[in-house]
Amino acid sequence: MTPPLQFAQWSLAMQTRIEDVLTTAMPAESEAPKSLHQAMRYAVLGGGKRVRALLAYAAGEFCGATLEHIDQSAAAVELIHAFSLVHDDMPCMDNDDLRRGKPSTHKQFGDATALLAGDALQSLAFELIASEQLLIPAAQKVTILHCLAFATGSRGMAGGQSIDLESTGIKLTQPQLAQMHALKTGALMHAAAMMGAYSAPNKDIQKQHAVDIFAKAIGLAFQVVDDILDAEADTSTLGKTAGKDAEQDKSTYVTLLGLDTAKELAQSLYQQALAPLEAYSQEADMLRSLASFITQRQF
Ligand code: GRG
Repeated sequence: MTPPLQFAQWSLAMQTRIEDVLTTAMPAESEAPKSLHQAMRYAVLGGGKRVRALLAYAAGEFCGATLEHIDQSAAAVELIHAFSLVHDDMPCMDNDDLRRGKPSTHKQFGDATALLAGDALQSLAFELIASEQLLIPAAQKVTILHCLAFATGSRGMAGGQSIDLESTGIKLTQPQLAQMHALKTGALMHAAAMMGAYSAPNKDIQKQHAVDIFAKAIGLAFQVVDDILDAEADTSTLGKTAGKDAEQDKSTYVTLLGLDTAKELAQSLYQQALAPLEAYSQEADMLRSLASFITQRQF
């Protein structure tokens, strides 16, 4: 399905914007230690759909924040995401040589530098939000920092990855699979949207609640679609190795439910994401279109 033109223009503008914010935020390749800074920029720039940044911008604007209020949060969540991909690709984790259509960071720079680059990207994410450049009240910054830290840690993404590692070769039930993905993928997606929402100058509890429900559903939908694409798409389209889940004997929505039911589940989660936005008209259009993009994506 072709997304509406307005969304296509908006998402392109936001993807260009986040690329600029990230390019400026990261140390230059010429700054010592050069190999570390080169690896950080390699891992972050010039690739990726930037779905998490789009979530931050769409939810933030919906709640009344300006783009300038959202920039640092959108960049921070993309830095954490890039960090997780660098570590995830390493031999001790998922062991993948290809990411975003190019050699994984550890293949390009070696394991030790990749490990450090991931660590430094994580620190930079928090530094950006705490920085004086972000002109929002300190109390809002603390809320945003807490949200990102929680989503990244052992009760969020790192915890989800741990469950994933422990459950390789084990058949999970659907609730167990949902719990693993809610942490591994969903927590950061949810945080992205909430950080955008928390960036608004005036707190609108109802809108924040709508974003909360929306983001939980769409975070899980993203992962269901990821499982479908891993089974159906090819490596060159995905820019990462296709068919890894089956190769590594992982429980996925496709192995658990079959392709057709997994597709129905993605559609049902899409509808669940839209439900809390029903009370809102045009102001929620980008969130609705983003939900459609996430569930219809081909890579
Ligand atoms: C984060 C504390 C901490 C440790 C690392 C390695 C790890 C723990 C977590 C890995 C989490 C992970 C890799 C989840 C997969 C999420 C996922 C579906 C990635 C693909 O996201 P896309 O399609 O990628 O948005 P692009 O390239 O478009 O940005």
